[in-house]
Amino acid sequence: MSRTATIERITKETRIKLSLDVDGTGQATICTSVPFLDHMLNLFARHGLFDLEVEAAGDIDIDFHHTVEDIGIVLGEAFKQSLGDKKGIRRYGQATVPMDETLASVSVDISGRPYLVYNVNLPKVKIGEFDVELAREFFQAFTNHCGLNLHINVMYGCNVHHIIEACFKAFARAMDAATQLDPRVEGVMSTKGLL
Ligand SMILES: [Mn+2]
Repeated sequence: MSRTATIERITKETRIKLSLDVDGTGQATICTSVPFLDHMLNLFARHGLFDLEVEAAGDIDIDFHHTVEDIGIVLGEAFKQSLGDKKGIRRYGQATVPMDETLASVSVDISGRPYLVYNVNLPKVKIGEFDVELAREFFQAFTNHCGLNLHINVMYGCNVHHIIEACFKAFARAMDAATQLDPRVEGVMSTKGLL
């Protein structure tokens, strides 16, 4: 059974079309009109070995906030739809990724319960035109709409580009681990019987 989703979401603020294949090979076609987010989603797909297409247009004449947040919403929703009843998945995943002077660790539990822990200290700066505080908005939106525990901890680092990039790479690898099907798992990985 294919684990894919295609979602189109249109509001007065943004228009987003996204296709996800959880069992992909890392093929990405990303065009969000937010260059730094394109960079992050490209490497998310590559390092998570997900196939991902994102086409987005938004009210970036105001700022990138709505576009970044709404892409987080749609990507989270796409994982939720793709995983369906979550039968056979490993459920938990974690990855620690270095990037030069930075070390980032991400742990996920695809539990159905949204909770974000975000221990990422960033100065209020921009990377290009991208406000770094929007990274949190993206992860919060993803968390709420995928329904998972997402814990992001940056142990150390000083270059903000490296810090956010290491977070996205660790996020990708943790999601890849957690979404893997394990033939030993009968039903869902829960003593409750429901995720
Ligand atoms: Mn980079």
